[in-house]
Amino acid sequence: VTVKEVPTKPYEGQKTGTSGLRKKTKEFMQPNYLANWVQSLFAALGDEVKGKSLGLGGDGRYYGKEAAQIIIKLAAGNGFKRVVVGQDALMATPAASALIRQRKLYGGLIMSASHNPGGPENDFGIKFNYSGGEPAPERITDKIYGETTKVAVLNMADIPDVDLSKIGVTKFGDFEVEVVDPVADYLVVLKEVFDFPMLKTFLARKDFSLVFDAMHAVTGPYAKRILVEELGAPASCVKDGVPSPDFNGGHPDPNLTYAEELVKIMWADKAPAFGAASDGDGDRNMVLGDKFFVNPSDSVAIIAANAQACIPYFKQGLKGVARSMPTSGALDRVAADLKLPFFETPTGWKFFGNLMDAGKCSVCGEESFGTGGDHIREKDGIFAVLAWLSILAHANKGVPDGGKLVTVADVATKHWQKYGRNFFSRYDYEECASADADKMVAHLRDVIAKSKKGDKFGEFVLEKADDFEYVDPIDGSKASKQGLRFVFSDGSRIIFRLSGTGSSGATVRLYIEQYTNDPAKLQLDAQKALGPIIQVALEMSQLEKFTGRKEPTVIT
Ligand code: VG1
Ligand code: CO
Repeated sequence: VTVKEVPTKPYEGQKTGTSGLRKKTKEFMQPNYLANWVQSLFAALGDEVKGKSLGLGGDGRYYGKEAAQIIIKLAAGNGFKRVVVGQDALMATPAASALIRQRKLYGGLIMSASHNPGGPENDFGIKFNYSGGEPAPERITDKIYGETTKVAVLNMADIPDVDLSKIGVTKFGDFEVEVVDPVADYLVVLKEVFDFPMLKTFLARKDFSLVFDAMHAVTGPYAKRILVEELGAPASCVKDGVPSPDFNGGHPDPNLTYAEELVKIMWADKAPAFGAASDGDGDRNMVLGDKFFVNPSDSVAIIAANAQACIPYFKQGLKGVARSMPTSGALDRVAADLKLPFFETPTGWKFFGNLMDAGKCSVCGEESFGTGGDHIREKDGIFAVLAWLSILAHANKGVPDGGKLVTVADVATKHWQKYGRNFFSRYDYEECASADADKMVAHLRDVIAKSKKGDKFGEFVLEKADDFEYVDPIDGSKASKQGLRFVFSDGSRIIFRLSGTGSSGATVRLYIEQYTNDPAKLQLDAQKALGPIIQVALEMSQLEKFTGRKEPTVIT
């Protein structure tokens, strides 16, 4: 192919956050904005990319199709020999990870701003995943940023746009584009993990029903194929299953606030037995039972505790488990009980990959509705759904259809009875002024500096306070300033972090955790149980004074 050298000038601020580059769609649509970042990525990767194959897809949001054409031309212009792209430029994040691994691609680009709203007035994003299917580590993302500050030339192949609506191969000299079914490779992987025939039998029970809310985002086609076509669930179980460029004006974030339509269904008089929702790009999940919310920190613990017995891929037992620092300690208790290696990482999926590659982690999760296994290197919403269905199927093996179905709430309650319960809640204060949030963080650093073991905060006695730092046990790389943490003598925790996935302003996240093994308290409402410690957190941070916010925008 002929390559044109297109002159360009750097844009400021093309720095990747917790998960790729996320900005307002309009920023991305400025001339060469996306191309600059992609060119910088290829420059950061260097000669390595020559002759390699690149995966490509996205969550279907506005600008994705145009972005795909730009990326294909840049890939060809920078020496890739092949791009494997999802039909209509669609590919869920976990499916992209699976595609890279299944087809041994060099890496892949995912066009998504995940749970952030889409459309011309909202967000777009892009991120790079490496050959193991894992999000690029910080040493690469830092390098990309360095390149964005000096990019001067775009290497663009002089080829026409490719028809992404038809599956098949298009050749341009020694470069080719293969359009693939975005579900196929992922489905192959899922079938290696789960017992599909067993799940199908379970879903056929007349006393079981489920609803999956794709939130007008990318998982619609996946849920239809997997839950309906493969596992025999009725087509009506998939809610809002057609991907829309602006998610139908919604906020595709599967939590109790933004997935309110599903919440209504699950809290109705006659609710289905199981409900789940996924985010924009299909890596997050929310699991609900009939009038029951499974906290994501509990979800990963429950999946880990049951994996060996219920999921064929884990039948040899788990190699280890991991959670992000703000995620509750429910998983720690399972690890201790099963004598598993356990790791506490900073927020963001990129830190789990090394552990998995080194064979030290089989199941991991984040409090932010992220759950996954080492079958791929991204969090995986459908995996979590199938894991829960496997646990329910197993628990109901001896229960005749129409008998007393073991429910989601029963599974969670049984878990708490054995391990105790880590009450957990997260308060998000979205779109605060950045300067205000920074002042609050500075104030908290000051509190940390001045406090010592034994200090009292309300009823709570301080054990330690610090700014979380992580040294990767595999490669020794260090990540600092990963969250301000107050740990108390009874194991309760208060954590503050600023979000790294927003596209404007600052989102303050406050994470609160408190443990109980008092049988009388296990069923308490989390907000009630955590009331006193939340007050302590609000007072010590002076959050209202700094941000002007009386209430959080989202409570989990
Ligand atoms: C948030 C979550 C984090 C998650 C990240 C990406 O990051 O807290 O746990 O890994 O989003 O998820 P932050 O920096 O905003 O707190 V996704 O589904 O947006 O790729
Ligand atoms: Co996501």
